[in-house]
Amino acid sequence: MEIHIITAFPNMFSGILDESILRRAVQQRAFKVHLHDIRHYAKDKHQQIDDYSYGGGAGMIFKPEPIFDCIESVIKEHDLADVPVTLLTPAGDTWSQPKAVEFSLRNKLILLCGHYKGMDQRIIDELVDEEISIGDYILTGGEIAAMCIIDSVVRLLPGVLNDIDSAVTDSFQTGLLDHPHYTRPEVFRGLAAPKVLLSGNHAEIEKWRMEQAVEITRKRRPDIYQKFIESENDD
Ligand code: 6GU
Repeated sequence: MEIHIITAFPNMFSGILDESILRRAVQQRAFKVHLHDIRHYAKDKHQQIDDYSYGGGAGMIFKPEPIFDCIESVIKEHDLADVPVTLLTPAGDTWSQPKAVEFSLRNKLILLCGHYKGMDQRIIDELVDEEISIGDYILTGGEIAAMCIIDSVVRLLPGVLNDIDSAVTDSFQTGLLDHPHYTRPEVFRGLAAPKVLLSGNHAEIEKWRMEQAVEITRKRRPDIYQKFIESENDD
């Protein structure tokens, strides 16, 4: 997968790409990130990419020219004419596991990171195909949201997780929150791991895990629980 990020803060991405599973995925060429710095496309000598909002009000707005130039030249250079441009903004549709699955099936992504108070609407009207938010709170910019999206998408790509079952049994992927997990030692500070998990009886273990997952989901996320019950009744 080829991921193009349009951002005024490309250095923010080094951390997540240089560590752990994502670093290995880059090394395995499961995906490649191309960082495109909006500031490189600023024309004036101050390299200005933002300006005051017409009509007044607090906060700076991304100017259209640098972003148009940046996106148009990136599309041309990298042959991305058919690739949707995804804007990260708190006003977007909420990110979710089904969306992560959908994105993981695309070969190329273009992620445009919003910043400051927002961007000139003409950018959105002319260049943006879809808008994504990662939840109901405000971040200083779209970069951290882009990282969440990259992380949740890339881990679904073939070969990135060692254990394919691990992704298949994820919370949300199964329609339920995850059940509790235990590892050695069997008793820690007087607290014993549930006996059933040490029983070797896989049917009993599965039954216990399912019951736990259903109960945790019912208590914490009645919305997800309701959908789960409805889908069970459909089957
Ligand atoms: Cl995508 N951007 C910003 N700035 N804030 C957010 C967000 C995105 N998603 C949730 N909050």
